[in-house]
Amino acid sequence: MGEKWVLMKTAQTPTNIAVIKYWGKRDETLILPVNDSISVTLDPAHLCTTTTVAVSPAFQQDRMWLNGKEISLSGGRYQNCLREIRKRAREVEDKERGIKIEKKDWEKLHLHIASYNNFPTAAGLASSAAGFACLVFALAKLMNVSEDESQLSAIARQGSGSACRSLFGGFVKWIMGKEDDGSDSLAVQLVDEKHWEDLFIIIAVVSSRQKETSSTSGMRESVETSSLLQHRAKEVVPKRTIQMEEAIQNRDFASFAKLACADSNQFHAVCLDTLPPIFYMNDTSHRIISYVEKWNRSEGTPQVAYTFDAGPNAVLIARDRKAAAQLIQRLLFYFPPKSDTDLDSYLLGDKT
Ligand code: 2P0
Repeated sequence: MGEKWVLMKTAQTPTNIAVIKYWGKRDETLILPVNDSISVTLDPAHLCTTTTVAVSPAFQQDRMWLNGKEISLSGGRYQNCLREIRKRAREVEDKERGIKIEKKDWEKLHLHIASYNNFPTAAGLASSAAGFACLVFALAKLMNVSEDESQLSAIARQGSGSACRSLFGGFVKWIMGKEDDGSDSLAVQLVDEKHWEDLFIIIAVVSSRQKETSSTSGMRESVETSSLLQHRAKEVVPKRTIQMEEAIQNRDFASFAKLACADSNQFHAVCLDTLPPIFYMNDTSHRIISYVEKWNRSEGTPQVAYTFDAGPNAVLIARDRKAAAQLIQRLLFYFPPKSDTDLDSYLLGDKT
């Protein structure tokens, strides 16, 4: 191997929104959840991460830049992902450029990683899901790793739990698994992005402020103190997951909306049941819920489902284009934007 070459690969991965929520770990290091979860992956044109990974004998150490700013790779989550992917690296040959990397060389070679989010990182929208999924996928391409997406998802999971669901498009299930080593805690695609093309996802950014309680520490506190979380994980989610899978397979929006809203509300109830209680939603979030509930009831059948993650922003899933157009009109009427810089009612539209 000469010293002058650089080999690069780029990948793009969208973020995902859970409709059956992941909240609580049974193993914090391996990131093993207490229940299954189901998500929808967004269109890469909107919320996604693009990551370029490069390898060269000239690189002195592993380094990473996020949105142009260097960040530390010393954290356990990055180290676990890099270690697991390096273990699976295979021979790579670029005959045209006379480059050959043998399997054993990967242990010694260093990586440079540049990652960009195409959405405002400060907007409180989950970025770790797309970020770790993209990192693992890009490295797998660079290192000629032969594992399939599900197997790669088990590596991305060790970066951030929700990341494992971003390796696929469409609707995705993260199976919690039973093994202590996490080998069966991975994501599978339920249906691809073409299965339910009518759906429109609108994200209403209620606040761009950084959340006070991170997901990681919030779910740790819930596991330690919430008896509702135990009930949810054992009794509620197993049944709800089956019903949600059926609703998705049948494109049954009424059931889908009922289950997604109920699951979001229960996740936030678990947060309230935590000691000290965690408040992710705010008054505007509550007003959006009341408004959507009222609209759905007045139509006789749900037009829009809502779901809220570890923050106040509303993810609104409209049954079709017409409902999405009405939703945007109504949101702008009830929540008029105050100024360009005020992100109240700043809308990000996404078609799945
Ligand atoms: C989810 N959330 O299923 C749930 C719903 C937030 C609420 O996954 O500690 O950033 O990195 O595994 O994945 C956020 O948690 O937490 C999350 P870690 P992650 O999307």
